[in-house]
Amino acid sequence: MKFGSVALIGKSNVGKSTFINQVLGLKLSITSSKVQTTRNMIAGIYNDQDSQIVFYDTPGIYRTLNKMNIEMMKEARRSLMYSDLILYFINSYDRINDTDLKIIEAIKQSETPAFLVVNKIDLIEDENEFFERLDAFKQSFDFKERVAISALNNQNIKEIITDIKKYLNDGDPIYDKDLFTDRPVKFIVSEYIREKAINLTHEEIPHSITCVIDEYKEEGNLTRIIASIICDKKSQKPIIVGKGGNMIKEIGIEARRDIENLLSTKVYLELFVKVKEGWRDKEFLLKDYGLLKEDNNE
Ligand SMILES: Nc1nc2c(ncn2[C@@H]2O[C@H](COP(=O)(O)OP(=O)(O)OP(=O)(O)O)[C@@H](O)[C@H]2O)c(=O)[nH]1
Ligand SMILES: [Mg+2]
Repeated sequence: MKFGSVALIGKSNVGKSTFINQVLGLKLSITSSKVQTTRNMIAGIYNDQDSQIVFYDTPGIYRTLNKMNIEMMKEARRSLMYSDLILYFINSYDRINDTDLKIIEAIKQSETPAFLVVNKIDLIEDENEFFERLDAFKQSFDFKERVAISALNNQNIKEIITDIKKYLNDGDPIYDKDLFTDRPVKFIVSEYIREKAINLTHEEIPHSITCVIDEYKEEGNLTRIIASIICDKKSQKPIIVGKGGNMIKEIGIEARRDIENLLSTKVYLELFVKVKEGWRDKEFLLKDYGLLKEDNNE
């Protein structure tokens, strides 16, 4: 048996979460076309006949604007310490820039073997230009393997798993085979709600919200959930609620569909919108919302 952990690292929006979901064959980590979707490190546990691989999805590297973003970047760096292998994700249309060079420097310092994973190959338009852009990445670091994939279209995913196994040690699984994450189900539920809110809102709102579960009760074949979407300005609340409550209703309908799929029960979901001015810069609130580690002394 092979056992090991693999960190997914890269800029925001390169498809790290889409990849982990495709590998697991279920929706663990939320995704969106907007930047900075993932905020916590999330372990996805992959099992097959001869291996158990723990993939760590991480927040994409992006500008740090507030305390929350700083914590997100620390979380990404932390994953490098936990892993036996790093998958460094880029988009097929990316030209190397300063952020890439900074991430590559962190990979070098970690002394962990790394693959270059070029995602979204379904979007390649001009092959010559693609290879020219890729050359700069190839020259930046001695990547053990370079793999071109489409996480969205499930292209080369099996192949990358085979390649990953070559770099893992022999060892016994440490997680139960039924477990697919280290996160509690309540966390996934709150993330599903946040995903719908991200996808249905615009401009600064997707980045200004978080979601907390206020009540979670399993009653036979029904799960009763009360949750709050927290925003950081008074002016955002009416937008999230929407005209005649339309927006919050839509978020609820879409989230409920995904939660029912995950739990295989009927779901009763009640949503509230609350304002906590400037929550992303307030340590006690970040701790409350699980976005700051209690033992954070970095
Ligand atoms: N065309 C195409 N789109 C993709 C592919 N993989 C991911 N996407 C899209 O890219 C966007 C970003 O995907 P995510 O998985 O959220 O990206 P991420 O790297 O986790 O982003 P952060 O959490 O912000 O760091 C989403 O709209 C995905 O649907 C792909 O292979 N092809
Ligand atoms: Mg993500």
